[in-house]
Amino acid sequence: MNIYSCFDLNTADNFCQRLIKLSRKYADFRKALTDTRLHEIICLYIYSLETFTLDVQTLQDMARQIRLDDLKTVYRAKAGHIGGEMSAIDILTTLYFHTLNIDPTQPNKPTRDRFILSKGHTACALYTTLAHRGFIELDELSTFLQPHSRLNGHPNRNKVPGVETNTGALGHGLPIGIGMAKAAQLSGEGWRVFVLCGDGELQEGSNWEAAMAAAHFKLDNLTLIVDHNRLQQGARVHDTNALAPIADKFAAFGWATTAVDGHDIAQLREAFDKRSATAGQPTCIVANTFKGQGISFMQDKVEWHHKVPNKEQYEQAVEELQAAM
Ligand SMILES: Cc1ncc(C[n+]2csc(CCOP(=O)(O)OP(=O)(O)O)c2C)c(N)n1
Ligand SMILES: [Mg+2]
Repeated sequence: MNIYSCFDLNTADNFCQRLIKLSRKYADFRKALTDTRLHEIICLYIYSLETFTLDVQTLQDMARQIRLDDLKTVYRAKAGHIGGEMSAIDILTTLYFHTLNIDPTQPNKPTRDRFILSKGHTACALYTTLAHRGFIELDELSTFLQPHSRLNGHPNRNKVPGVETNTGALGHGLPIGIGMAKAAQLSGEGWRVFVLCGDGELQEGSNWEAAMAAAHFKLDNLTLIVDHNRLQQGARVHDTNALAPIADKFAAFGWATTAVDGHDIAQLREAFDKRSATAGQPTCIVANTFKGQGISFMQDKVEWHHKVPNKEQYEQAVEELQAAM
């Protein structure tokens, strides 16, 4: 159901204008509202205001809420990739609530920025972020992995608004992102392309062909973010096929590189805002993260790649995430 169907736009507009005068902070609205639909309308309205920027505290609150909803969704579905979801959620929140020029009411707008979740196994974190950003309804998260749901274990661009590319087979997001960035370059349009990949994923050779091509084509509208949680499926990256130093390798391929704390939203904001450190160079941001971030017993533990919490673990995780809010 369309989000506006319970209010006409003028009513929602007037109501939101009044609320915005009272407070420009999303977090204040959130506390004040109990009705989910009203909350969604207001979110949509706020995020569509060009002049509105969320402060770091509000982005952190949003990231905690997304972590909580991701956890609930995985627990309900009894499947998911919770470790890599928790490591990516601060990155997703910063992109979707600060950086990306996107409009949930026009998911296919030609001039939108593109984001590709190359580590597609963490689809649930993307769906949860898209739901909070207004691309899908929050209620739909309860259908994750259910028969006939469009919220599959890996994202599908033909089903879910806001998903740009089907991913899941690792090593394809960057090559596809290069095609998109080349298209923007050829058309002279200013939109940007962001790709988020895993560190284990970088063991796929296709990434390094893509890295060469991006530098060759001088794609300074392309940003690769590496979720550097140092774990892959079943093992540490270092013990499987060591990649360090990742930033130096991209630099050798002709990329501008930077490293940030991938859970520090202020650092992420600053790094994502820069179109490119050097004209003509694509950018690689190595985001140092922890798998399972935010939940003590999951953090930096290899088994939480796709383990599902039992009842006691779930309750403890909810408690920890709520205490942080
Ligand atoms: C081509 C391919 N090979 C294997 C897999 C199975 N697989 C799913 S997740 C994963 C580990 C990915 O590790 P990483 O990229 O570090 O992701 P994260 O730590 O963020 O979960 C593997 C091997 C896959 N999805 N695609
Ligand atoms: Mg990893």
